[in-house]
Amino acid sequence: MALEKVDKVWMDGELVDWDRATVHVLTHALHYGTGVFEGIRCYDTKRGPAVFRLRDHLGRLFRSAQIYMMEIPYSIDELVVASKALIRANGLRECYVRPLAYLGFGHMGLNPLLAPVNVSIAVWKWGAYLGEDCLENGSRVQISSWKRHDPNIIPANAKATGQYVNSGLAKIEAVKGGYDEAIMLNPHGYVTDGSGENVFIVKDGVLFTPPTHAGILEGFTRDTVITIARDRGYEVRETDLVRSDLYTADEAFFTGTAAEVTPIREIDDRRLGSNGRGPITKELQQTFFAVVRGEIPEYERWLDLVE
Ligand code: PPE
Repeated sequence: MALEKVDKVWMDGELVDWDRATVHVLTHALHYGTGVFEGIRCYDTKRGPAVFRLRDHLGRLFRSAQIYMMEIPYSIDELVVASKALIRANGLRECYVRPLAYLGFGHMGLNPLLAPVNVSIAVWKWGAYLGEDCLENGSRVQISSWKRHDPNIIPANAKATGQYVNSGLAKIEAVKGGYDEAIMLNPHGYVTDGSGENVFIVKDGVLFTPPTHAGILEGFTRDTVITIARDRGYEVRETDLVRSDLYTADEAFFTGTAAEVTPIREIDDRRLGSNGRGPITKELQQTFFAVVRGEIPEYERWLDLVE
């Protein structure tokens, strides 16, 4: 996705000009992947721009930092205020919000405990993650030959920058093979996530999604969709899935902050029953977009107004 410049970036407590939002080449995180981050979306609603589940995402940022023993020198409240101030400063009504805590400049060598912690927040306009066509007609997906890391190699429930080299390998293989996205299995052969999304399938009207122990990132979009689906009377089971479960699904879709709810129409060249965006996928996708745009009062608790 080619970035479109905005005015300001928040860096360690200050709003700096976009062109000056730079770091030294000896920033620890550039060399060793020592950062934790979040991806959040702000949507336009009739009450003005609202950030979706802002505090939940920032809570996960702090849990990721806890795992890697990074002391973030701000509170969640301070980062809430900073995120909203940044969105206002850039005059954006809809955007993606990317908080990042990273080990900075001053110490080289592997010991992360010696390096300073810097924090930045950037916002930019980000449209459909896999493209508009995939949102409407579904994506073509490949099961990657690259496995997701075991939790005793890299904890999947922390959102650390370095672990995304693994997703990057899967994404390269998928796009070089002509697919839109990859799904990764864990070392035991069970389904985990897409390169940057959680995965759901639908069979006989029941939704299935891999459980936390499979080595997924516990996505807030996943949680949102599970909540919406159960509220609408669907049964949702968090259970281990193998690749043939995916091949024989009636419907499948991805969830993620960037990907929102993106249908899957083909997995390893097998067309799914729905052959496009399935009916339950469509219902949940439409409900999701209504929820994030503040059109369903029942879920307004998830919206954090910018103004
Ligand atoms: N699994 C992975 C591996 C993942 O990276 C994400 C988010 C999710 C699941 C969904 O989590 P949630 O956003 O809380 O529903 N991936 C972020 C980064 C994407 C990127 O390309 O950068 C995102 O969607 O913001």
